[in-house]
Amino acid sequence: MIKYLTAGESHGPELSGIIEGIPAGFEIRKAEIDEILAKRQLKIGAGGRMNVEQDQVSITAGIVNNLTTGGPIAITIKNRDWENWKDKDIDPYLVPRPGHADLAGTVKYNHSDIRHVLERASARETAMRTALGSVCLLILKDLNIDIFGYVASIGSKTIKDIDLSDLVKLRDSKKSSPTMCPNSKSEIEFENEIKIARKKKDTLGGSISVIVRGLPVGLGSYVQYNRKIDGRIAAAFMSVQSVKGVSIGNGIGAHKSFGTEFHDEIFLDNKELLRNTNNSGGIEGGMTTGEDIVVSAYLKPISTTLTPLKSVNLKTKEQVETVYERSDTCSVPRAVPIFETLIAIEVLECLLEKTGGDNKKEIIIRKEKLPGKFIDDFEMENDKWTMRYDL
Ligand code: EPS
Repeated sequence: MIKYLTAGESHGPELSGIIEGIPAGFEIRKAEIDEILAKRQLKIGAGGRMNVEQDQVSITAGIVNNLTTGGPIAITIKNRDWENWKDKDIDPYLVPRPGHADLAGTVKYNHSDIRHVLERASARETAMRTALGSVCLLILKDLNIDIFGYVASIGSKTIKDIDLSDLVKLRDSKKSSPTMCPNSKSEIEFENEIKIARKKKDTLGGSISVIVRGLPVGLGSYVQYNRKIDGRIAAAFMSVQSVKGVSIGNGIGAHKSFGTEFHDEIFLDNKELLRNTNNSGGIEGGMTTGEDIVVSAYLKPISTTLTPLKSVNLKTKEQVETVYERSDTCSVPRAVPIFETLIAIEVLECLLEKTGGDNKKEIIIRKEKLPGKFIDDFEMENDKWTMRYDL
């Protein structure tokens, strides 16, 4: 239902994107998208490139007078670094970096310079995905669906004591945190980990957790593999550069528990069906349960390392070491908005599948009428029946 595409090279003139399937009548302001993009440009862990870029969108279709029209939305973002690259003689890039798209991409597209691969494979592309996803995030906000992402680990350090009940409080703590971590003790540890990695001339990964709060029951479906909301979110997260793992709720580690420990028991409290735990991350059978969706993405360390790695020069055919130009030490803090906005695209799509509707008014009316988690919403029979097919 929602489709989106991005185009653009990391050091080319600009990034372009189109998103379609967005209903009409939602207020979206350029300044709000730019504010989200700015969070993807934090200085901590970043290399020199973030001193050059100052991402700002131009909205050239689909949002008129700050309102979505229902038509495809087109966005561009200028690459400021283009000024430093245009009309310049460029040294060929001949030594593939282990862990990057360099080697397989050069073979696949038969390039004579690895630069053609890295220009498009670069995580610069996530600037546009974040911009497109911001549209969905702002629409969900308008529909009282709250999305909150934070850094859950850097290197070997994992966040301590996080109480997810008050997202307003967590958002305030994260705002003042250079590492996008809403816990002050862990934030210092995270900063230290990044400093140590930089000192060691190395890179570091980590993990980001995202929470979606305020969802109706039954978004996604168990009836077909590609309609499961967990599969769709996992695919979106796995497609982000550096991601090597995705966990829904406490999914990573679940294999070590007994069933009676892992599954979130169901309680009846004043006619409402409630859970005291959320190990399933708000998703059972590929559908939302009405609890918070909780998803984590695990990012490997960036593959452009200041300390060289062994590789091969594809031109001279010699065993050599990788050549360092410029890169981030740890991209995890500034990657938080990427996951907040990508999950927004998947969740909005699943919500629209459920409500239908081409405009805000229709969607709000239909969303209000969706059955909730109340025992009186159920219309169960207690009679025996026969399973019969016309064979
Ligand atoms: C990236 C390498 C660095 C990062 C870049 C992703 O860029 P450069 O090669 O220009 O130094 O800064 O990220 C961005 C430009 C961005 O906007 O996030 C890579 O190789 O993936």
